[in-house]
Amino acid sequence: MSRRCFVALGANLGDPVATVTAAIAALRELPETEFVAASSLYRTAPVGLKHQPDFINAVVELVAVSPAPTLLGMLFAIEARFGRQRSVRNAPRTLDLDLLLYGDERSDDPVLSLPHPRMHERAFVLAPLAELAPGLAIPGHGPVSELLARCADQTIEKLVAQTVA
Ligand code: PH2
Ligand code: MG
Ligand code: MG
Repeated sequence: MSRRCFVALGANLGDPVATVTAAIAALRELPETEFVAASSLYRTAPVGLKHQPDFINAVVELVAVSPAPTLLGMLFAIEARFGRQRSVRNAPRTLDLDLLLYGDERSDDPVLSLPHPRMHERAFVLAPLAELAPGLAIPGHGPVSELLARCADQTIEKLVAQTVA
C-alpha cells in the first residue's frame, strides 16, 4: 500500500541553499518512491539553540511504498552522504531530513515519532508544507493553515528562485 509522505529539509552549515537543492534532487531518485512536489526554499531563524546561523528549510511530498522505517533509513543515508555529523541535539547541521508524516500514521516510537512531534508549532515546517498541502490535517493537531497562523511570531522568509539569465 502506498502512503502520502512529507519530508522536511533543513541545513545551516556550508552552502545551505546548494545543499538543500541537491538533497531535493536526491529525494527525486529514492527507490520505490514517487516524488510529487517540492516547496520553495525558506530562510529561517534558528528555533531552539539561538546562537547559530539561519537555516534554509523546505518540504518535499512523496508517495512511498516502503515501510516508514525503511524510508527513514533512506533519509539517514542521504544525510550521511551530505556529511551530516551527529553531535548534540539541535546542533548546526549540513543536512537534516525529518519524516514529518507517513500517511495518517501515528507512532510514539522514540526512533520514529509520527507525526513529527514538533512540526505543528514550527513555522519553518508549516510554511513550506502549507504551499504543498494547505488543507492537510496533521493527525492530533488540525489543519496546516490554522497551525501556521499561530506561528506568526517566528521569523521566516521565502526565497525567490534565482534564474540564470
Ligand atoms: N531544526 C532543528 C532545530 N531548529 N530551526 C530552524 N529554523 N530550522 C530547522 O530546520 C531547525 C531549527 C532541529 O532539527
Ligand atoms: Mg529536525
Ligand atoms: Mg532530524
